[in-house]
Amino acid sequence: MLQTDFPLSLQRELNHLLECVPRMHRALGRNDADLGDLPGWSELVGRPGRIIAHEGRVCLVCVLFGPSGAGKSTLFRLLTGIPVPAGETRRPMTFHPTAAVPEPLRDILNLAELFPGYQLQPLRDMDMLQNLLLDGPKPGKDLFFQYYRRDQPERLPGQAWLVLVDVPDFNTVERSNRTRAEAMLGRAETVIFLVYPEAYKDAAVMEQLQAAAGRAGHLIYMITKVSAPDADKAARTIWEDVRYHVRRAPEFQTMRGDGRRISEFVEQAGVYYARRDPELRLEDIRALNPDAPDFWSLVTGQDALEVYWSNLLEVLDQGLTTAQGLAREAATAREELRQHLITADQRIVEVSERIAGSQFPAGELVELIIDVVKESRPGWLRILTLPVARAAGMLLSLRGLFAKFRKTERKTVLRDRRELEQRRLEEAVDVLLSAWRRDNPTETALFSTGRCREAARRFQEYAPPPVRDDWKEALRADVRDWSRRHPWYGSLVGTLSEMLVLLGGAALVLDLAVSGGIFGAVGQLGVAGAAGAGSLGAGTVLKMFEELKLKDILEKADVKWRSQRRDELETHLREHLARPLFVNDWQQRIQSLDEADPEACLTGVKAIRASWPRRDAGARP
Ligand SMILES: Nc1nc2c(ncn2[C@@H]2O[C@H](COP(=O)(O)OP(=O)(O)OP(=O)(O)O)[C@@H](O)[C@H]2O)c(=O)[nH]1
Ligand SMILES: [Mg+2]
Repeated sequence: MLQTDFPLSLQRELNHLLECVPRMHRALGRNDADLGDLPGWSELVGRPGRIIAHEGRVCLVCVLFGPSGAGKSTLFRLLTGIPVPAGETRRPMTFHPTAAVPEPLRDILNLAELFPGYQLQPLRDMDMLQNLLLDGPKPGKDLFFQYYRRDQPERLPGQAWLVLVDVPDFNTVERSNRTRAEAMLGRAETVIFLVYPEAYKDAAVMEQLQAAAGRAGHLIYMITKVSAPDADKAARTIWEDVRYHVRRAPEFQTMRGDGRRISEFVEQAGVYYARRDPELRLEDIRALNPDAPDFWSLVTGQDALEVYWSNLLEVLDQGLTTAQGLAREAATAREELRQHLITADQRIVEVSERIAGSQFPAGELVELIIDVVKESRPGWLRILTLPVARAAGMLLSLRGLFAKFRKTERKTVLRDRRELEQRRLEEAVDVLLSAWRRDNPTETALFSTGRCREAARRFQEYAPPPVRDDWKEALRADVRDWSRRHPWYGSLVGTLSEMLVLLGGAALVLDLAVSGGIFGAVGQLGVAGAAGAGSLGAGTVLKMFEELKLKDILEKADVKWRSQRRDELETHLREHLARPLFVNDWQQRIQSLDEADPEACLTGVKAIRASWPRRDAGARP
């Protein structure tokens, strides 16, 4: 059995895909106008929308095509019971296309939508079909229709709703209607191409066959009026001859919309034949190939559905693969952008860390210590002194350090923080821009020289961010603890004040840069690092703090300062450099890729393929 409960869910998936693909396409920065170039896209847009289902059955359009006298109207009568004129009295017999529509679809089917370009006329009187004058000088514009009860008394009811259309032979009626007839062929799920022995090889008939095979979803080739008694043999001879012709004729070597060659498509047709007999019956229609399905089943039954779904899948397959490819591409692009954002931000963290670690606000730290000591050691403690010898020794070495610092290092290591940072940030922008350009060689437009220069210029308009006091606050408890553990050190407040003056007050910072620049390969960060790397200023200040037993506090302050200042500089660089230059753009792209939901698209394609109606192997012999 075929699973026929499917169309709704499948339709939903397909509709979702139809929304998803253009979104992904756009999110990948492509033009909507190029959607049509995606392999299989037009089929995906055009075909699923045409799936019409009612009461769990799909509606199949079957078109009868072929030369005058081949028996289209006779077969139409047989399959639908609508007594359209047919017979040998005159040729052509039928002048207007006629559609038979299952009665239950009366209020379901929009015939104007199903057959665009035609003027629909209810077929009230059979003579209407033979009257060429009815629709004036342009026969073929009218499409007559009548509803029919589809039950064939002696047959199982069909599994599909069969809309059958008898298309007159426009070669004999009016060639100018060819385009309309061909549109009808493209709309049909199945085309039954009827021929008879005397006419099958006429150039006009071959031309019709080529047109039919170029557009039909499925082709049935039916040879009528075959002479008895060797009808089987005669039909086989005709079919062999048709194949022979089709394989060689150049016009049959062109490709169909779905990428198949027309000649191959013809060769895959189901071939049926019927003996010449004025009284055509269904059982007289035989398959040339003994394994082929019964004609009735192939037109409206189980086999019709199987053929229909497998053909449709074949038509849509390329579109599905395209959608899948696009979804994978979108997911990869999004992942890459995310990764690039992380890498780009990592660069900001690195340079911020370097700037923060290349200076130390020693003055501010000393000021803090003085404040805390003053407030936490009541006045009477300040008169406490160290044992004389120790105090004298310590003061002596401190004096020596002060003198050294004053004489040799003061000028080279003390800087105004804002000025220093401003300069370092300028340098950092150059370093960042060239790193980003190097990291993202494909983003030439985004990182063009002009944009980079402009971004750098705008960035310099912003002053370095203010320094929050948090890093100092975190140290207060430690300083208080220090003064509790060494109460007599409180008496050194005067010395500390001297040190503060020496360091230029709170406004100046120690410039810890050693040779090679702060963005060079050697990255000795912080006071201890700089001292270790040979910065005399850093070394001397470190020693001063050591003398005062404040080394731990200095080191802790250094760490706190560096991480806080790094954060502040990071934010500054992110907000005023990275964001306007590329982060906004990338985030927007990521967002639209996200909204296009490539994962849902992939799941959708999988679901469509998995739930596609296919023959259940177990249910058939
Ligand atoms: N379909 C069909 N008709 C046959 C067969 N043998 C004889 N006929 C007769 O062939 C004639 C076919 O005529 P129509 O059905 O009017 O042919 P048509 O294809 O509709 O022709 P136009 O309307 O002129 O395009 C009828 O008289 C049939 O009875 C056969 O095997 N199959
Ligand atoms: Mg006819």
